[in-house]
Amino acid sequence: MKPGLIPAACLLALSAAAPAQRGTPVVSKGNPILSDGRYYSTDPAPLVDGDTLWILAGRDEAPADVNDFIMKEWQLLSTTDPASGKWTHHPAIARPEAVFEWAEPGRAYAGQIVKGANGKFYLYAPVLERGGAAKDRFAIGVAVADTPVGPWTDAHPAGPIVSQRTPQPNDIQNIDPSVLVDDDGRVYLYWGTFGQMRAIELERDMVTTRGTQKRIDGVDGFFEAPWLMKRNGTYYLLYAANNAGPDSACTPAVYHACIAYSTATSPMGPWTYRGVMLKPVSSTTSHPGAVAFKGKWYLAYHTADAAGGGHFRRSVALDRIEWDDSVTPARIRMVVPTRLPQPAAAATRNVAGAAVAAASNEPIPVQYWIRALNDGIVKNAPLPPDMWGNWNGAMPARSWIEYRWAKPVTINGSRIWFHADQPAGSGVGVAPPRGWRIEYWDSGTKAWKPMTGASGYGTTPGAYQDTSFAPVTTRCVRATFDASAANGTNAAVAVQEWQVLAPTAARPVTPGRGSAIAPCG
Ligand code: FUB
Repeated sequence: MKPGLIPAACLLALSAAAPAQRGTPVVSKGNPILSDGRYYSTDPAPLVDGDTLWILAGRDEAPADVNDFIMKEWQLLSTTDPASGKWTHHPAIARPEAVFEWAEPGRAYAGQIVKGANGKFYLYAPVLERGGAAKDRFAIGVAVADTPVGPWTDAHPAGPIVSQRTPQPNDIQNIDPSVLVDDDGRVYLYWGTFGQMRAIELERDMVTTRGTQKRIDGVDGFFEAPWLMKRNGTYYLLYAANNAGPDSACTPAVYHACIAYSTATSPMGPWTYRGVMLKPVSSTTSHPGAVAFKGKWYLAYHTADAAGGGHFRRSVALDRIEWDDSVTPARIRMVVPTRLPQPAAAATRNVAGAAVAAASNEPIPVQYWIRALNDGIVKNAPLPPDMWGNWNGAMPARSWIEYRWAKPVTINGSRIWFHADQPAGSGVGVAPPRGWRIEYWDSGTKAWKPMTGASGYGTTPGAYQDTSFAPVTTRCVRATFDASAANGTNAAVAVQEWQVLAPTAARPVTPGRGSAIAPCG
């Protein structure tokens, strides 16, 4: 390591004492940029100024098992060469209540810093208005500073430039601003979430809204996080989309999002949907910010991939955007996410990772994600896409999940982790099953057969339930659940993880996403 460069592992202790302006050097070996879990970073918004690439980010501070956006401040990362891995971390550059007299602390959601024609920097910040009668108090304020690290002061002390009061009509959640200063000096603000995107022009002062707002169409599956940019005269609108379903090009599970994009020949549209550019990441939310820097294009986004990361402990990643200029408008190629080198996986008896999962309730309700069954992750406070389940309003008395391997495996055990939000014996919600069993596919008789000598089938939720049985060699194994029932209705069943165990440990094999493995029966 070169003198003066500090591994990310030492970041927290140093950053606490370092002024945000000067920052703390960080050496990143790959994505996420801050990866040791001491400092989460989220909702990236890149900005190029001179020879420096800045990334504005929020900061997730939720405890491990808390599903909430606990975000009190913004921070910055900067580099002059992303490929070098040498970054500077500028923590705590602004807090809502310190910048905006009218804002309350917390909820420092996705903002963006933009350089104005006057050389000053403008921070577009979604924050909660203190008091007020709005049904949703999120509002967009603008602050100004001489440098990206601040100090920031309110550029519009009269209050937010967007809220449920202005522009009217406005009953949406006013977050996720994205601002473009066009080549002719005109300024455009896009924002929105929960499927509602709005846009309005700003005066050249960067703070005063001009004309009327527009509802944005032509953005298929839009959920949130618009990012407006321009390349070779074409306007690109990147956004988080979640039109979910088994055949969706975006995401099978509605809680997750892909990054999709549309193009236009004018900054206010009309927009034409062009496709997906980033598949769902490990966090439920996905959030794009893209920029050209020293002749290359980059996508900044966030994932749950840092140590101890999660859906509410996200971390910024940066990867290259490649363009297909053989078509007009130029197409954005699918971004290939990279990660810092991972340690070799330890030997394990669990062979589920090499299987493809199937279930009796396909198409599976879009809140669940069947791939969660064998992703090796269990959580104390999971969200629905962290599990397979069959809650859909009318639950069957019996259901099953199944693993299919490309080649026969020899197995003699199982570990299953049920999820429940109702007690055993309930006929509503999600409850532990009344009973369950494991069967294997017997290719000789072409039938499902019970495991011989199975040790027991525990149903306690929130912990692994171990079952052992006599070794059997098969290509398919099935767990069949009898639903908990009461007063004539069945409860749903949900499973976070299902491990299937070989007699001895070996290096795990994964089939790769989307691998097609034939059913047995
Ligand atoms: O970080 C809070 C919210 O999550 C952002 O405003 C959204 O874009 C999503 O990333």
